[in-house]
Amino acid sequence: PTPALAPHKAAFLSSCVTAGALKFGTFTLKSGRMSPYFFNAGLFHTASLLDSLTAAYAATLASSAVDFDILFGPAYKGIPLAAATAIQLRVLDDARFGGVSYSFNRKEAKDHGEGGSIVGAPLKGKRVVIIDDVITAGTAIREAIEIIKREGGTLVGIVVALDRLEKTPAKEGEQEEAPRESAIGEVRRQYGIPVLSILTLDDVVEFLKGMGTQEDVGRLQEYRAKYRASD
Ligand code: OMP
Repeated sequence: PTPALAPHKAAFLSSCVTAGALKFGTFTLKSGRMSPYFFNAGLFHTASLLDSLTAAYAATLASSAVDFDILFGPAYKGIPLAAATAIQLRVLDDARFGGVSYSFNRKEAKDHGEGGSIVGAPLKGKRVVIIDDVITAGTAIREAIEIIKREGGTLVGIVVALDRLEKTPAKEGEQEEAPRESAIGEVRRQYGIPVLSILTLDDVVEFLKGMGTQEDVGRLQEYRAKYRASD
């Protein structure tokens, strides 16, 4: 890890390597782009890796000024993240975060028993932060935002593990090379909320300079130059 990286970022990057969650090579993204790296949050499945992932989310939230009541984890991948990060926040600062709740949506609404589509803290009238893995085109995050609106919650922020700093794919009639915002930038502007991330592509490049092969660094820099968002 390079000294330029904040300690919680450097610690998290080391566990990414341990987990094999950050890979370098050639990967096809959901958007169809060919990327020289890929981040897979699902690989943080041992107790100690889950601990380091959620400690990094908690440190990122704690170092921001976002005040919130509920951590919302969109089903399915967000569910363990929300629960475990709530615990980490309390461990970090009980006075500030001891009262934080978590909740998540069901993929299919339940029509018996307690009913409804939210499990955990009801969102109505509460300040809600969404916790998620990666935002690329923003499809998944917009669904989560809709759920919060529908349930009467107030979205006050989003935290993700990695901000790829990538511009959105070209829409009909747009030039691929033209400058564009990222999906994260669009969400920030549209909802007027902070979107925090543990890491950005810039952090990954810095880390790789100290760790990886020169060839991987070059490929990442080339990719960044081609797809970097304007925001
Ligand atoms: P959007 O719903 O389009 O924002 O894409 C987010 C999804 O991209 C994630 O939930 C993953 O399925 C996938 N993804 C990663 O997990 N890691 C990456 O580094 C890149 C992607 C991706 O396909 O863009």
